[in-house]
Amino acid sequence: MSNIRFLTAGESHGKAITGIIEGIPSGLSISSGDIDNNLSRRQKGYGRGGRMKIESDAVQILSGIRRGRTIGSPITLLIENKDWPNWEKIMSVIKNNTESSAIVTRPRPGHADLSGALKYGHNDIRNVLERSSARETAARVAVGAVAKKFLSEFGIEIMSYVVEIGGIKIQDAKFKIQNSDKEFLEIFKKAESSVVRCPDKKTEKKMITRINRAIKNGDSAGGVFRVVATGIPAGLGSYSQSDRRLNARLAGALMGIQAVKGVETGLGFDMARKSGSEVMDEIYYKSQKSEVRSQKNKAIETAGGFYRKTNNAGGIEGGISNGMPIVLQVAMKPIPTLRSPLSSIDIISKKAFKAAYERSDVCAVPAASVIGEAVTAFVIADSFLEKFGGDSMKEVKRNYKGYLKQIREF
Ligand code: EPS
Repeated sequence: MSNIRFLTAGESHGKAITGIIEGIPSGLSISSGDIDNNLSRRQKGYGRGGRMKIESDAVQILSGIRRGRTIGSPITLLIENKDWPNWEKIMSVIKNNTESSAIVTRPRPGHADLSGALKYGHNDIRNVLERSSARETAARVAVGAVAKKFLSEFGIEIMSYVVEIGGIKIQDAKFKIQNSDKEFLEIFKKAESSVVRCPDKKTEKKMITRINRAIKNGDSAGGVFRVVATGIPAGLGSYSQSDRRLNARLAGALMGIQAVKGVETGLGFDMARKSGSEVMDEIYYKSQKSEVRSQKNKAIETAGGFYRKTNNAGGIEGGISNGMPIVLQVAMKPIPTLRSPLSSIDIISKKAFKAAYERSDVCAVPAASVIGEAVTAFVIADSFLEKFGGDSMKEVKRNYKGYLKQIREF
């Protein structure tokens, strides 16, 4: 069913993190700069730890792109870990005489440490934490950057902003899910210049104070971010089988990000608390030539003359995009590595201990929002190719153009 697929590989303190994408049509113009831009956006954010001072992620493209364009072959992306020289011995592929004291036997609550050790039968938890680490998301962001570049050829933008950190919420009604494509683009611009990716200056200040409090207390902070896709045509995904539903596919991809605990589409959980009459997005129609259609709202253009005044559904009805912006909200738990220690049990001695602090991030919600964009872009690119599929950009563009005409004439 899926038209494009990817795998990532690599350990957090190994030599490199890699990703392979298959199925991107030929003829897409792309450079390493398009990918690096997203990699550096992921590394930013107030509340990151010491590791981000070491890493400055940059992609090496090993295959699938020739003279600035995709050639239809698998694309291999590699990001070196700059911290590798410090770990070369501990992470060696070849058997060596690393001291047994270097093994990790103390599982940190909230990480994959204990369940991963039980599952794979490891007595060195490093074998678990190296791969469960969110360092892996560098590869997913690189993969997502290719999907974003593909979608941009069709006027689709995937962006994000942070709406909550440690209980501090954005309040202004301007930042709601009902915004039009144009309003969202304004919000993204503001978020981009914020250290916490929050488009509202007043809330940004409070969020920074909240993170500072966590730093001072040896604690961590989670939050909520919003991923939005604009320029989306009606008709991506399907109601015909549960695994074809666009919202199910998006939720799965977003839940696959480390530390994500919940995903909402549109009003999400709030919708469950309201009456049906309050939340359905009523349907209106404007003839094609009307000013509203051509000038004000690109989303309307992609849904024929049909439009909505609200977007409580978050752009998806019956598992299919309806032409409104797709709006997803994602909850991230606080980082589980804390300076104030938590209780745990050594897996070898079975003795109780207080989890020791290692360097860690205090808040990674802004980074997670960039990762959210990447995985969303991949799912949307996949469903786009499912509908307008082709092996070259020329073919996909022809198919898309034909569909837009069909929608206009509906
Ligand atoms: C992570 C722990 C920290 C983070 C890391 C994710 O790494 P370290 O243990 O090396 O200090 O900095 O994130 C990244 C390296 C990254 O690129 O995002 C974890 O346990 O998930």
